[in-house]
Amino acid sequence: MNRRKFITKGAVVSMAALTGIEFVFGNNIPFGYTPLVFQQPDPFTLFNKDKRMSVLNNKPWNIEAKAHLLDDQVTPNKFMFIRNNGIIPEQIDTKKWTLTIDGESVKIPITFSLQDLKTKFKQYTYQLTLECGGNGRSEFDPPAKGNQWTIGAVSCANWTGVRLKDVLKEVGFSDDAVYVGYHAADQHLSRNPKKEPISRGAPMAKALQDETLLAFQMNGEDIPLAHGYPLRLVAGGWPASVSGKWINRISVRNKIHDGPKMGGSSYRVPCKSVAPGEKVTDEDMCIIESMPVKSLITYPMSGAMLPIERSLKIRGHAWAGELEVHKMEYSIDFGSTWTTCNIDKPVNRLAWQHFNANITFPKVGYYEVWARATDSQGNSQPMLVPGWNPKGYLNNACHRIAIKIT
Ligand SMILES: Nc1nc2c(c(=O)[nH]1)N[C@H]1C(S)=C(S)[C@@H](COP(=O)(O)O)O[C@H]1N2
Ligand SMILES: [Mo]
Repeated sequence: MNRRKFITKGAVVSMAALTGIEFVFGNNIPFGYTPLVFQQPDPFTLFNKDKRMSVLNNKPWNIEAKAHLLDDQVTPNKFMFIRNNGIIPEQIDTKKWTLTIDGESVKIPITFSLQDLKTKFKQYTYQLTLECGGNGRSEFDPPAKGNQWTIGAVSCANWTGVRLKDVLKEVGFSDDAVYVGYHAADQHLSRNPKKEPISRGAPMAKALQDETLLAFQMNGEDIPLAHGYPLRLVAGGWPASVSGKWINRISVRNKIHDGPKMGGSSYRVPCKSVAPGEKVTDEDMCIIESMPVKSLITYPMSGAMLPIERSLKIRGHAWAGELEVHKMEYSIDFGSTWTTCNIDKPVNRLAWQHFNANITFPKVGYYEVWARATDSQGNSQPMLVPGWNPKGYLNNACHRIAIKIT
């Protein structure tokens, strides 16, 4: 007998309990079918993202841009990558949201409401570059586990908030303060409330910079939920994992913060370079601080075609962690010779800089345009994938686009 399988009575009852309504004809639901009410909505609608963004993972949500989608000088929400380690918090009540400053180096912890933060401290707006430490991971060989980011895990938005340093000074901290560590409201994938998905931070020197913000606005509006509503730490130029989303506590530590994803191979690279695939012990791993110099050609899109009599206008952005980009060049001969591009000054420290150039091609055929930035200390982007590391961080190889001249 050929019988279709249907879900059990028990499953129908528990579904009804989950949704709060009866599943009429529930016994007819075929085995293996997920009722629409339990299906995840598409992430583009859910997070207001452009449909051309690439979804790398849905548990947790990880979504990246493509180079040509990052053409805006200030990244709008629809093109901003999402990197989550856990489950996005739900049902946020901003009236009840608080931020507590505590830790070994704080005598009397203080708890602020959002209203306190917004009214007691001066507000600042900066454009801040946030790049995931793992951006470019997909190119490492041997491959590194984790989200296979290509080039789209970077953004530069306008962030508005109060300076972390103003809040820390109001609370007061002792001379033995070494590091700040954030704690946030997202849930661990196991849904175990005792486990935090991620709790990272920064040394005091970074925490006390003018541009390190406790932000409540992105691009002039409330921060979108996926990006840390209602309160996020923003520490531009460092791996974006330092910029805790949905934060409700900051601990001023008398030692290097030891929350989840501070140790082992998380956001750490070998202190001295190693051979690809080599095992590295914990003691030989160092925490990533400032991100390396990097750039992206955001116009035209790779694969563009152009008649020989026209010149090609290229443009894009370049950034260099804590440093400034001092030189931008392009090559159309696979890196043999380089020509200088125009590059703007950053609008503020830690904002990406815009470059452009006008390129003419000698004859009809296939070309690649390679872009290379150099920072204020003379470090240039490598032409190929740089130092291998166990988790595939810090790939700042030159970006390249294909061009056909007809
Ligand atoms: N609370 C919390 N903060 C977090 C994360 C997270 O999973 N939970 N991910 C971090 C990582 S690894 C990155 S790259 C950035 C991504 O920020 P975005 O999703 O706003 O682009 O957020 C960081 N802050
Ligand atoms: Mo990240």
